[in-house]
Amino acid sequence: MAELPPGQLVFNKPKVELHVHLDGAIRVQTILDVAKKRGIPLPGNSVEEMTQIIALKKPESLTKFLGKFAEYMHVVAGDRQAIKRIAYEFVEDKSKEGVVYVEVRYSPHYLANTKVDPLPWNQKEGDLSPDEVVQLVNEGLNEGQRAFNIKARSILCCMRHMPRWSKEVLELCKKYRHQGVVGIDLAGDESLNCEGNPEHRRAFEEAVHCGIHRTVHAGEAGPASVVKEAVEMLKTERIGHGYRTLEDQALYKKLLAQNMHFELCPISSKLTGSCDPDFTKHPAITFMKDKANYSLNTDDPLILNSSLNLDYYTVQKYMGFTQEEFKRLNIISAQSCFLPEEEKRELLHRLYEAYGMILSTAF
Ligand code: PRH
Ligand code: ZN
Repeated sequence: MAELPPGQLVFNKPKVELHVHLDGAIRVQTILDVAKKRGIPLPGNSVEEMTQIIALKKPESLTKFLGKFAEYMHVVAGDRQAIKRIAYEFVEDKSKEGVVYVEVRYSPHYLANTKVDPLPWNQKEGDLSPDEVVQLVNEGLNEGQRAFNIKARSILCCMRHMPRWSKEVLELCKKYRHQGVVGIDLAGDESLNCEGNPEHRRAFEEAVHCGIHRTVHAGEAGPASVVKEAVEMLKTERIGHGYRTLEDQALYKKLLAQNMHFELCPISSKLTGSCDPDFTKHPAITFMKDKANYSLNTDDPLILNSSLNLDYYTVQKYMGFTQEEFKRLNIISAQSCFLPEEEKRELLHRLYEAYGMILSTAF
């Protein structure tokens, strides 16, 4: 993103972020450090050069966007120290953005280098399993939480093009549900729908059965029918993006009535070519005017060269979002998060207090 936000936070109050990918939110300096340590050559030598290489500058397709991960994922995947470090630094970065609760997502398989078939990113086979990746991310997030006084939980991603990983993703969600993993997601290229993939369906059915929370990337680049499928077949509780739901007004009205949560990522939606590049025509305006249940999120700040503040700045400047709407959307984001009820109440209390909305002490 070319345009710089003002020096201060547009909404300088506690925020909740529900849709951000750990592997799309790595510091460029960390990629450089880890590459140096491991002796992996990179096409750039400085933060500026690598940012130029990794960051998208103009609207592309979702497929091209997803291809950007291949520029650097081989550097961090399979490296224990790096994985813990990116999780820790992620929490620090979020705390600086004023986030008090974040749900961060990633594919354990993408960061592993053993017991993964096929091995992603052309790496050499090693001994880091998806299970150990989850443990390392948990450690990094936990240390970050203690250091920066924010709450961080994680969501494990199934990948649309890799249905054979989904069963293990679900098993990892079950195994680590009391150690910070709060949900399951389905990410990746939406042009591959789930009908041919019973593994995704089975993983999500099992998630319902076990009480694992569910979100699905749908209606980003794919049509409204993918959103419908996510709701009806995968029984999702939240929609990742969901812009194209608006193309099926009957479905949109139904989801509004059901209070379905949409995880909107404005800057991401422009650079993935999912929405009109003119922000004044963005679907977020409709969600806002309809008082829909949605959150504002970065998605992949590394690849977008963006920040949460830039997303807030963008919707304020081009879409007419007000401070009142920022408060409202953060409260409904907290209500739609995957924390247990008691912790959700505490989070809501923290927001109400910070927003000056506590009317009595009888909360
Ligand atoms: N849409 C779909 N998939 C995405 C997005 C976008 O919101 N951002 C990241 N991802 C995929 C990337 O392949 C990433 O490696 C993976 O999700 C796990 O974080
Ligand atoms: Zn995403």
